[in-house]
Amino acid sequence: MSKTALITGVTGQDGAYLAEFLLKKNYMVHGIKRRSSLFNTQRVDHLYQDPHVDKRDFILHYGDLTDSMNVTRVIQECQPDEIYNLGAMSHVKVSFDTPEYTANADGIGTLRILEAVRLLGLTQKTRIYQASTSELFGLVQEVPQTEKTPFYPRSPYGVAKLYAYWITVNYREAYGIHASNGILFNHESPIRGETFVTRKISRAMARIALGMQDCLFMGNLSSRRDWGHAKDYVRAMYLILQQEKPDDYVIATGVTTSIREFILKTFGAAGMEISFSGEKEDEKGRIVNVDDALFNEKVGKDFIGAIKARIKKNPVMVKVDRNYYRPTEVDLLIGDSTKARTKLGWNPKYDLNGLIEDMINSDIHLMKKETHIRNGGFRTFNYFE
Ligand code: NDP
Ligand code: GDR
Repeated sequence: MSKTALITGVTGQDGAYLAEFLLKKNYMVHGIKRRSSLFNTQRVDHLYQDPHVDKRDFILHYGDLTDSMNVTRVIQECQPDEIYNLGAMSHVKVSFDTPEYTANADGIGTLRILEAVRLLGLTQKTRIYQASTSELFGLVQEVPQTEKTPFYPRSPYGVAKLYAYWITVNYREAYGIHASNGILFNHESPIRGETFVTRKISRAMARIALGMQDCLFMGNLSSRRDWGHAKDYVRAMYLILQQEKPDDYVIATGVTTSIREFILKTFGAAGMEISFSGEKEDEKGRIVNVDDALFNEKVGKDFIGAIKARIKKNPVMVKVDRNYYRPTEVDLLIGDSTKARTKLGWNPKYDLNGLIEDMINSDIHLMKKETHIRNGGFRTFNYFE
């Protein structure tokens, strides 16, 4: 008999990839989506099934992690074998603006799920995956970070996730629930939210190359992240719940890269060589060379004349804006996922260059669609920070 999964945060990056992954494994997939005044299901629209057809295997329920009655009712209706708790206010910078909401959704939201499983008598049936994060390590106490590295979160988001981590461990120990934490390092993809740094850079590169944006404004260029591909990381979530015993796992590539290097690589992958100069807020990135063949292949020969003319006039494409700095920053993340590799047999298929390739191909394609719309005489909007 096929298994039933419930995914909170199904409309997010990971939720969408995980839903696709589980459907391919013949799961019955339920997801919680939030009510919004506009459609907010773009990432899962390709999985949508008309509610009027029989035998659906992908069903969305309205809900919110801040509403315990809703969470309890949805779990009661679905009777899931597995719950993947991915729902969260997941933007670290925004959590400084909305600390109470973040604590409620990301911290207490996890408690609501665990407690619902207990109250509904599902402790022996339902396995729970909690989306924990490398942000728990914050001001890192050890390099690289493992499951044993002490936590030191540096944002309201990190602190909320710390509560979620420990309440998951506590319910496992107190009630014998199969509840596990995946301590996932940053993972990205073509459907990453547009305000996270990798997607912001990939989109801006495409827009600059196509003449749709003048400049990319960035925050701290020196912080370092261990970036993987979300497709690899949702596979790890699944593997964690297939283990006989619940446990906590670090999921990471083991390679760390600065934001500055990510910008160099992203522009470089489309044939635009950037050089940085200056210090702190005065640091600037200029395009110093264009590889014609690579630019033509990746962006298209119709656009090379315009970018070269633009560079002659003003080659500065990247500037720093203090508004993107965080009150407290996480400077360095690099994970050691030996435990996951040994026990789960998990290995990432994508390296950083493969991830960047996937993201830029998708964003160039997306932005070209916008140029066609503009050329057709219709208005398009900027949608960038
Ligand atoms: P996204 O921000 O892309 O998706 C978050 C999801 O949570 C969205 O579906 C969002 O709904 C939903 N959500 C937000 N608030 C609530 C709420 N109050 N109740 C119910 N649902 C809510 O995040 P990712 O897919 O990138 O990440 C998934 C999870 O993994 C998150 O918990 C994140 O904190 C964690 N994580 C992510 C990492 C990463 O690098 N991506 C690394 C480590 C952990 P809506 O679409 O309506 O906004
Ligand atoms: P992070 O991801 O905070 O690690 O959280 P994000 O991509 O937002 O930032 C990474 C680093 O880039 C620096 N930075 C900028 N960040 C953004 N968003 N915008 C900018 O303009 C910019 N300039 C520099 C940041 O200061 C930071 O150092 C992500 C989220 O997915 C969390 O939910 C998840 O838990 C962690 O990854 C692991």
